Amino acid sequence: IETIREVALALTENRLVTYYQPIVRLDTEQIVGLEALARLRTKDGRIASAGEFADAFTDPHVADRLTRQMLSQVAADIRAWLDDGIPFQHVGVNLAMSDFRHRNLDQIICAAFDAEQVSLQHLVLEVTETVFMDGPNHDVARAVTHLRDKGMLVALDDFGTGFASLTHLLSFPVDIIKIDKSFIDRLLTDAPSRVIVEALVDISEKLGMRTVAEGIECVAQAERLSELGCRLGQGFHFARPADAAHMTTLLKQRA
Ligand code: G
Ligand code: G
Ligand code: MN
Ligand code: NA
Repeated sequence: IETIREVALALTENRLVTYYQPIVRLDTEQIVGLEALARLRTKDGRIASAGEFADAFTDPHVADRLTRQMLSQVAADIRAWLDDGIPFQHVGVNLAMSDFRHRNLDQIICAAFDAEQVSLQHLVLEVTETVFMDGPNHDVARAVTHLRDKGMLVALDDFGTGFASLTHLLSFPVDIIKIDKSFIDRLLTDAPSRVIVEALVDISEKLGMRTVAEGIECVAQAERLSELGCRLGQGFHFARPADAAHMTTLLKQRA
């Protein structure tokens, strides 16, 4: 997917597909939540990853349409899982900087979830530091605080990679921190990574937040993370991102 135009066309032709990746308890591998990840079905039937159309998240108009479609699909999938009696806690949706340029982001989210009569308690907003790079930080912090007051949970994504990660913990309330994959990649080979992960878990727990380690690819990483006090994880070792039908099967087995 090379151009923003192609992404716009894919959205018009309903070729956005919502994939999900489980977030599990490291001790039992029980699924406690999911992260929604945007995919596009290409004209030749291939599934393109978000990384292949990342430019689209920077175009305000296309990003806006993509976010609305993601929220609608996520709400509909949650509705179906609830109707099916599947026990699960929450689904994370990634937000881009452009999403926060909307004065009425809260109304966009509420409309999507109201349409399916799904409680906002099932929604986690995943925000990275890039959402703060535009305009005065306090506006975004205020918007995030307002959304959380409406009942959603807030996760700081890619935590540890930004210039001001710790400062954000002072600016608005955070429920979950997601430790970036780059730290997990080096966990078994690199002593500083181990120290940093342990410190991040410690900060997170002491502030009463939940900690998710991202990009876990082997059992040894999962075991080391448990030793360091981390309780939740996500990664190919547990499950790759897949479509809603596949998630239904996984949730029935492991939720
Ligand atoms: O799923 P994948 O590894 O291709 O994701 C690449 C990047 O795209 C990740 O940083 C992820 O957070 C981001 N991403 C995936 N889906 C969405 C989405 O629906 N909205 C936004 N803003 N970013 C997304
Ligand atoms: O930036 P964000 O954390 O939202 O990015 C999530 C992306 O990371 C997803 O697109 C997903 O495909 C990818 N991902 C998730 N688990 C793993 C993993 O174990 N290994 C690798 N290489 N990528 C992963
Ligand atoms: Mn994410
Ligand atoms: Na991340």
